[in-house]
Parts: sequence; C-alpha cells; structure tokens
Amino acid sequence: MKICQVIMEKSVWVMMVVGICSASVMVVADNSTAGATLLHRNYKEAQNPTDDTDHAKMMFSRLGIKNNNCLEWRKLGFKTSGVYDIYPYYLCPTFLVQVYCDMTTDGGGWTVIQRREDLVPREDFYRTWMEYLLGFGHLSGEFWAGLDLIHFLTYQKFNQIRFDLTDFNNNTRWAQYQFFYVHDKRSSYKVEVNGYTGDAGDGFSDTNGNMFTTKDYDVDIDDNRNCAVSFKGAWWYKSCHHSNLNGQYHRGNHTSFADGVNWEPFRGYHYSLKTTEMKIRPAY
Ligand SMILES: [Ca+2]
Repeated sequence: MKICQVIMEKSVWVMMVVGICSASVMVVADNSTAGATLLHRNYKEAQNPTDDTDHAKMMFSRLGIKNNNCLEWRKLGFKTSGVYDIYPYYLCPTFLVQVYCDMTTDGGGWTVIQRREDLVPREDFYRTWMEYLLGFGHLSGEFWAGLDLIHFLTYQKFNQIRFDLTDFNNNTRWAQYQFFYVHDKRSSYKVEVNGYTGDAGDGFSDTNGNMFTTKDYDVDIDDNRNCAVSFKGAWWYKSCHHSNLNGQYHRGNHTSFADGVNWEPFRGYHYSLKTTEMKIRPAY
C-alpha cells in the first residue's frame, strides 16, 4: 500500500523505475555483461555462508528485514566489513543488491562504491557509459558499483562521501564531503557535492554540478575534447579534473599527464595511487 501511494504521488518516476527493474533482471540473466558477472558471483557467495557474521545476516534476512544501505546494517550491530544484501530501490522493494560495507572506518556504515587496488588480474576501468551505469568488477577486489545504484543510494537520504587514498609508500590520506548526491540517468548522473574536510586536499569539490563523462559519452564542458578520452578514465569531468580515480593504474610515478589514478592535491598529476576507496553513508 505504501509503495502504491508513493507511485501515485510520484507517477513521473514509474516508467523510469519499471525500466530499472527490467534492466536489472536483464543484467542478472545475461552473464555476458560486466554487471552480470558482479551480481551473479556475489549471489553465489551469499549461498555459502562462511562465518558467524554470514549466518547472522541470513537470520536477519529470514526475519524479513530489508536494509536499504550499510548504515542500517551497522545500526543492527554488524561490525565486520564485507558483502551485505541491501534493498536500495524504493519502488522495487524486493530487488536485492549486494554491496561491500566498510564497518570500521570512522564508525562504519559506509557503502563502498569504488575500489582500486594493486591486484592481478587488474580490472579495466576504461569502460563505456553503459558499463559505468550498471557497475563492474568484484566486490572483494576492484570495482565500480554503478551510477544507477549510486543515484538510488543517495536519493534515499542526505549522504556523505569519503575517499580513502594510499600511495606506494603506504602514506594514507582521506577526504570527506558532508553532502553528496548523484542525479538520475536523465540528468547524466550530475553530481552535487560540498563540505570538504580531511588531509588529502580537496580534489573533488570542482566536480560539483558536472555530469558523468565516459569515453563514449561526452557531457563535460570542454568543447574541444572528451576529457574521459584525454585522461583515460570516466568521471564527473568539467574541463577536465583535480581527481581521476577511475584512470589508468600506472603504479606510482608516470610521465604522462593526469591520466593515472590521480588525486591532484595529494600526489599531483604524475602519480598514480596504490589504493582508493569511495564510500557513502547517510548523514543520520
Ligand atoms: Ca567535451
């Protein structure tokens, strides 16, 4: 009944959300896509609980508890970082998505939306608009959670975003923004962000108001080039960037300009970071 009321009140959303539900089913059914690989693999993991935390998660699921994000799991007492089931689509309330929850950093409850690590085989992040929309990679390694999921997670509540960064000398830095929202597909996943704190330097505020550009979808404001092609990544580029965390994994110093896993205020445009994590959490 509640969902029906929401649908009636927000009929403009119906067609879009029906499309999302259909698209998600297609993703699960079609193993040829990167998103399908992610979802299918995680589904199999969920069938084989390995520790007490997994058994506790299954118990909560059997009780019919459907958490919308990692913070809700954290508030139930879960303190172990790992893969959790969430139900982020408010008009598709039974559609399960598996995400990686950081349950330790700054009190935990973070839903991780991106990770780069020094792993082999390496994940390719120079991907298409559709791949960035759906997400790709593996939750236990390198991945991008998907723009559509990020939109719906940030649509639920007022969200924060945090970046945890490490260089090859194992120096760690962080950056946190008190407000983070990603619009829907019709707005090309435009981002709103503000309220920097941290010690990494502010490499993300300049994305505020920008849409998401990939190598095959140019919505940056630079009329002379596609920033994703010029800097071999995918990001909320303006013209072009102070951070490029989906760039090429150059492993430290590189002679090429600004096409690495760069966070300009931390290590500049000629240094590609060792690890990055982007994670979001409701502010309350
Ligand atoms: Ca352009």
